[in-house]
Amino acid sequence: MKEKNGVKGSVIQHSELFEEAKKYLVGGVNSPVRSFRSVGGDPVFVKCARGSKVLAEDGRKLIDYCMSWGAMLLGHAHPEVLPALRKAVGNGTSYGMPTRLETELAKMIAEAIPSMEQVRLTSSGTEAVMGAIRVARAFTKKNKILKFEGCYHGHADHLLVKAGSGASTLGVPDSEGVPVDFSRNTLVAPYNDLVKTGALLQEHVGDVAAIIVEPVAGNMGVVVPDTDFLKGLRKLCDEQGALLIFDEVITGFRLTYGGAQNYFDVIPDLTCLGKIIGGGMPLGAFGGGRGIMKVLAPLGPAYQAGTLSGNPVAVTAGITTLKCLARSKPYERLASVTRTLCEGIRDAAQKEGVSVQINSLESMFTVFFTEWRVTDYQTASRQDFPAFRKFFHALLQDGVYFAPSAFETNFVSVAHTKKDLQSTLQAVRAAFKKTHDR
Ligand code: KE4
Repeated sequence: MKEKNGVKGSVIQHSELFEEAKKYLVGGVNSPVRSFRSVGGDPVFVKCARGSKVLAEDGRKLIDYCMSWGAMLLGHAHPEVLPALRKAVGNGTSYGMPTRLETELAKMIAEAIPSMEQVRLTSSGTEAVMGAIRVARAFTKKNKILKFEGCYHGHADHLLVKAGSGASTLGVPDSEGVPVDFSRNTLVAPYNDLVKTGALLQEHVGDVAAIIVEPVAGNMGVVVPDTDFLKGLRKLCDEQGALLIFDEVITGFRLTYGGAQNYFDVIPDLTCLGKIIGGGMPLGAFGGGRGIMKVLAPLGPAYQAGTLSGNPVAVTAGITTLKCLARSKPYERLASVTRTLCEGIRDAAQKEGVSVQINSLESMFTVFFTEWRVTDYQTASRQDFPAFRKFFHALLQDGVYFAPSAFETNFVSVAHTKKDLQSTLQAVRAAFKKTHDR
């Protein structure tokens, strides 16, 4: 990609594009967290992207750590994914009929994540979670779902209860437009709190279909599970006859090729996937053991469907992405690059006397402006949001794009280079100086 003066076509200010967008698109965006509402200013409009960089419409090249909210683990415009997509598009884009490609992707998922013996492909993570919860309710014939405060599982009505990500970012964790009845069956416990989770289950004994959890929370910023948290949830589910659902839309194929369940050796009954498995195309999936999944139509009475579910173009991107990951096994390098980056950020903060907590695991990390450890939504909510805003814009000024929300996660991709890290840490040092200058 060429920089400012080499940019093909005109250079245009984001403010101009944002004003135009707002004439036709609600809030100028198609997903609220992109709107820069929580950090202020105009969102970055992208002209194109490649590897770890995006080329913004104002002509600036930015090192990207949002990476389409974690979808682009291989980096943007990957040299194997794009040609595969071009070929797939040449064969047609959607048939609404079965293809061998869907079987191939489902087989790859099942081989990587053996608990997903049977898979259903969808077009988004939200749909995958909706499907998994419907299967859990149909299988157990129970109604209640227990989720955790600050976790985000997509925008289905019954899950917009104390939700993270954009819902928290915009201060609507309990969205308007969701009838109280819809969320009556949604129980909420604090993340990492097995005692309160157990007590809540006890209060509703016999009526909880499932516990759904982000095995590593990424939607209140990164919050890593306490040592026995996931094992404890598994035990509680077994004791209560509830299913354990891992929402691995972020962690699936990111923490390891087999996701968080492989990483922590805690096996859920149902798993939801998205982001990485679509390689940047709209694709989600949910799945579990044959005995549970058989309640799903067309085999069983739990209905779920989708016009573009498993379409050949998205599936091709997914297959190509997973093949690259299975072959290159980039996980050790991703973890090492992220560790180096986080150590550098920590050192820079210490040098400038700025209190930060950096939560990271493998290639996910969040910089919280707080002196307290961040272990759940309450502690994540104590951060110094104005300091984050200053930090975010100072980095952006120096060509580094972090996720534009204090309740989100930054992602390192295979495409991030040592030079990217050097430039990033240089920008971080300068940003802490600015943040420190009250
Ligand atoms: P989608 O419907 O956005 O594909 O997936 C919903 C979802 C489900 N589960 C988890 C753990 C997720 O993180 C998400 C979506 N993540 C957000 C950002 N953290 C997507 C960004 C956005 O909403 O624009």
